[in-house]
Amino acid sequence: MVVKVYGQVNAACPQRVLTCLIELGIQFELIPINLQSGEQKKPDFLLRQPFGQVPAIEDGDFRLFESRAIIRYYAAKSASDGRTNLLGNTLEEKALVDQWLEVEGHNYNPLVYTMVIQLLVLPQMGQGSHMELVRDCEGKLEKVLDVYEERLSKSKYLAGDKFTLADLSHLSNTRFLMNEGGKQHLIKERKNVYSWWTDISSRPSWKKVMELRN
Ligand SMILES: N[C@@H](CCC(=O)N[C@@H](CS)C(=O)NCC(=O)O)C(=O)O
Repeated sequence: MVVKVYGQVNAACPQRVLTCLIELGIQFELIPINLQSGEQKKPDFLLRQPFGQVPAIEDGDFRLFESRAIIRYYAAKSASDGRTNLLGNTLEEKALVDQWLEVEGHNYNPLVYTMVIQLLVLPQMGQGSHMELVRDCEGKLEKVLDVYEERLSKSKYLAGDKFTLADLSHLSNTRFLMNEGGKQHLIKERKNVYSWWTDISSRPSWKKVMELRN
């Protein structure tokens, strides 16, 4: 069964799902949703994602939204079928993956997401950025990244010595910081964070998602 992914390949949250599906070798069809024209707020799409955001998936009769719930679902399915395991084996390994996924969702994403809105989305809509808010987020992000730097001085990946869903979940937002966000220094100034980024962004799954954007 081919998984239908409703979203836009340029947007960070659908990229999280696409990278995961490629990593797990799951076939998908991308159904483009035009965010610029507001297609995500139309009644048809609200039946798939009641908050009017992408991504959402359809897999046979099963529908799901929220990018992290989607990647957790497919990663759990793949691991329980004895295929690629991005979640760890023991309860403790799985708990560490969960811990860093939660850190991504609660400590990392809200700051970068605000920066994406201020530095990318609003200017695209012809509106000005609130630079004081950007500076505030950047200051808070420095502290979060200091924690990552310390963690990554002890293990190659966030949850241990293997690449997991926790690392994967950081790809799209970190790409924003490294590229159009113009915040490369936040990553490059931290040796371990930078090597981690260099490693995870070299994965074929992520490179494939970047190719899909062109
Ligand atoms: N927590 C949601 C967030 C989804 C989200 O913010 N999607 C953005 C694209 S990355 C979007 O649809 N933006 C358009 C809008 O909010 O109208 C998830 O992870 O799926």
